[in-house]
Amino acid sequence: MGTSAEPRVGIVMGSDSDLAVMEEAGAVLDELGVGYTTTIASAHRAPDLLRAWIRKAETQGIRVIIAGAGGAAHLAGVVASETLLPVIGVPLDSSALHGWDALLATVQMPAGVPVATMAIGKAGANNAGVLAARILALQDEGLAKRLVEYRAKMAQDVEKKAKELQDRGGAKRTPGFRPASNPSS
Ligand code: RP5
Repeated sequence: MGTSAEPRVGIVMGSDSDLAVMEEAGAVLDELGVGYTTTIASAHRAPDLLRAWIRKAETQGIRVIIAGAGGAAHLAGVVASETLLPVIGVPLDSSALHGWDALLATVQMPAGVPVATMAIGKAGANNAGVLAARILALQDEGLAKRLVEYRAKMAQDVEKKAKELQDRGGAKRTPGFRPASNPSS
């Protein structure tokens, strides 16, 4: 995961243990041709480093920040309190509570300090990338076109899978499987 075209999205995560999931955000930005920069800067363990990264991001043309963290995930909220750039939060499953803690910590922001909170884990990281691209596409026609193509490809992929399933003869029931009888009938 690295920097591609001129970075317009800043991706920050609380630990290197978050990288495998947060790479998903970078992958979709790569696919859409959006430049990004990535760092690790914990709100709890390295607040000064985080603040310095935000200041640098603001002066270097970053337009959207994606922040992913697990556990008591205050990263996205702290970023949103430090900058006026839009912040997209990705709660991660990295504790005994499987991401519920991170989801609540990320989403329950006080009025006036918004964090656009995604789903827990890889789907959330992917959507963070897509949402960042959609925000940038408001002022970038080329990117808006690529997002239209991205959406069309998703539909084509589903159609292809449906056709493959049909060609295989459809979904087969497990031998011996009987649907539960409707208790009200
Ligand atoms: C959070 O604590 C990080 O975002 C990570 O998800 C979690 C665990 O971090 P490590 O102990 O693996 O560094 O701050």
